Amino acid sequence: ARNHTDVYANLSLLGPPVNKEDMPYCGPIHVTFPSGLTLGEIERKNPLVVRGGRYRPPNCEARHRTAVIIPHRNREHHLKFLLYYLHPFLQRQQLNYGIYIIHQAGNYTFNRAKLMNVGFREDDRNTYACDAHPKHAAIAMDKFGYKLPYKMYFGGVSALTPDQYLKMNGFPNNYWGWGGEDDDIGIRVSLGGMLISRPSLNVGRYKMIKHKHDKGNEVNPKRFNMLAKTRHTWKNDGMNTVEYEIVSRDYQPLFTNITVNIGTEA
Ligand code: NGS
Repeated sequence: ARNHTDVYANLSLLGPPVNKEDMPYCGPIHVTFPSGLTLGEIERKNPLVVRGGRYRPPNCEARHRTAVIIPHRNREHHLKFLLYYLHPFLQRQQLNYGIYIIHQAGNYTFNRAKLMNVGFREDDRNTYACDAHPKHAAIAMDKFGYKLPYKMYFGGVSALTPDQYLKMNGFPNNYWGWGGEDDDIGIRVSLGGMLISRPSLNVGRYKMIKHKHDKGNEVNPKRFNMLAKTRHTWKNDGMNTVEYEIVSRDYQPLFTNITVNIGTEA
């Protein structure tokens, strides 16, 4: 068992300890998607998480304050799995953190990047942690064989300080539907005079929850044209132009939910 560095969870986080003799070395979390999981169960497993999905280490002053912003619509089932792993993971890193779900109201085409801008603006604390440069965290995803699919890939999970976020004028507001917004964000990093920072391949590992193509998130046919123009448009589209209306804000035990009307394509 000792050679199987790949598959063992930090068992102390996920359940009662196993017999010492059989105990594997701690290593990467073994991600499975348990059926019948409930939010109540996740709450019970995370007794120190308080209203709005916030946590701070009880016995020390955290070095980092982190807001995790999750663009969301109609994937309640996935959200549950994410919370199940994310809360213990962030606590193990001794972060002072909050989890914010930015929920796009209505059925109009999904817009992930604009939802991130809303999250940045509405988060009532600072997003710290990060690196000297914007960090692309999801460098090794299972669906790409735990390798980067292409050099400029900036999809999935990233981590930026407020300064870095504003230096690139946030994310674009006008990528409706699937594709391209992450590439635009990657281009903005360099237009803002920054580099992309990445963890090593054996650290930035992610397992994707498989899903069918979402209704209301059709492939965006304009994405290549838009990407070709990013260097002319980025200064006039981003945090300095984001417009939306908050529909509701509620503080659930495991997260803060912000439902927002972000409008439709111009
Ligand atoms: C690129 C997309 C990105 C996307 C990446 C991975 O082609 O938005 O594939 O896609 N860029 C454009 O379409 C311009 S994935 O394999 O995850 O479906 O993130």
